[in-house]
Amino acid sequence: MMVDLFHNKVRLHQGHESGTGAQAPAASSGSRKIKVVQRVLSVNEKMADANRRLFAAKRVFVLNVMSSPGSGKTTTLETTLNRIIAKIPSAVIVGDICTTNDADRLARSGAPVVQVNTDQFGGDCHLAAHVIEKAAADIDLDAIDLLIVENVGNLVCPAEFDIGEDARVVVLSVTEGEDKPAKYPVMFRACDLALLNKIDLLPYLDFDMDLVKRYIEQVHPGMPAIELSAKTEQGFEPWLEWLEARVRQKIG
Ligand SMILES: Nc1nc2c(ncn2[C@@H]2O[C@H](COP(=O)(O)OP(=O)(O)O)[C@@H](O)[C@H]2O)c(=O)[nH]1
Ligand SMILES: [Mg+2]
Ligand SMILES: [Zn+2]
Repeated sequence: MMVDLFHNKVRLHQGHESGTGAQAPAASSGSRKIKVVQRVLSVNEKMADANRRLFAAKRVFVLNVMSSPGSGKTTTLETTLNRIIAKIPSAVIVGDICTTNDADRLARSGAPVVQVNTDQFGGDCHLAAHVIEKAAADIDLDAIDLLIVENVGNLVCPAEFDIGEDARVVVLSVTEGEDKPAKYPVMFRACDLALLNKIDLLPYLDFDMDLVKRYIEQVHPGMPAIELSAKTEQGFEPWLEWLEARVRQKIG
């Protein structure tokens, strides 16, 4: 079972191996498959370290925002940018398999936005470090303090790809069910903060807020979770305070 999971992962991310110069040979034994995965991740880790050094030199705080499709990453980021852009010069890299819809929405805030369409990279379901490196080359890093990455909508593999970020946020909307932190623990363990979005819809749902917070606490003890609505902006103050404090901590 473990081996099958690893095998799936190698196939899922094969597009990046050709992109980064590594090969993912079709391995037949379980142990060889595991070696391939380790090599894939270490190539990404080296690129992520290079990104991290660049962002440190440029004094840019990098936030990686992840979630399943439709939980409200773009809407949350539109509101966030509108509220902070005057205080914190920011730019966005947004990843989708296809379309520039999210980039068009986010650009209305006035922030420079780079859209990555992963169909050029084999339709990948996450952003890897070398993709961020290329996208960041199109942004004037000297002009910004905050670089937000809206990752591809997916609660699984984006959590496993370090992109050189300083913090990771997972958005979970109340329409997705309380059990998602238990079902996708790798994502919730990898993050520093959970945003529980769409609370304006709670009156119409059976969503149990205490239960989702218990699941989050089980998989990642101590991780904060903030309830908010990207639509009504209810609950945004604690989120913006968290973000601003983290940015200031890095850039001074
Ligand atoms: N009611 C409600 N709808 C929301 C909220 N945030 C996002 N949405 C809606 O959810 C859908 C998906 O949002 P989007 O930001 O595109 O999600 P993404 O795929 O994670 O970027 C859109 O129709 C949004 O208008 C919210 O706080 N409340
Ligand atoms: Mg989006
Ligand atoms: Zn992926």
